Amino acid sequence: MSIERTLLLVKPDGVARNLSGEILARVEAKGYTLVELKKTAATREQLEQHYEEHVGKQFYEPLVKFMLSGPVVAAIFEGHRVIEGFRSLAGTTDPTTAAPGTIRGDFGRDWGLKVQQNLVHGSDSVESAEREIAIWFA
Ligand code: DAT
Ligand code: MG
Repeated sequence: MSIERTLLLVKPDGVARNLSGEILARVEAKGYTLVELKKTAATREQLEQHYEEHVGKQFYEPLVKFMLSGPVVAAIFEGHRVIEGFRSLAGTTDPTTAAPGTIRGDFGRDWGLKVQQNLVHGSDSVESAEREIAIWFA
């Protein structure tokens, strides 16, 4: 049994709304272990790597611009099945319909913009987590 790691980002909307602590507290309260933490300004190069799967989609450029609009908080959390567990805590991508009780469901809404601002990013697989951790914690 290997202990998983996931890359969590509090996106610029979450940082601007002073929700970083609330979000990290939920992940810690769930029982996962904080391994690394920093507040940082993303670079376009980092974001192009981080979101490479979305290149060419309608929301890609708005997404990169949004992620450059202010600082993010990057964290590595660790624990058995943490990747799946954090995605569950975060809720589904569209904040309008994300379940109440989730981060996106409790704090997110649609602002009528070209990209959904949904407060957090979480890796979606072991491979993504390894790739993303290398981008944000080189
Ligand atoms: P997730 O962050 O839930 O893994 P994703 O990887 O599919 O979602 O997309 C990355 C981000 O891009 C997502 O958090 C919000 C935005 N996004 C995704 N699909 C979108 C869409 N159809 N319209 C607007 N923004 C979208
Ligand atoms: Mg994703």
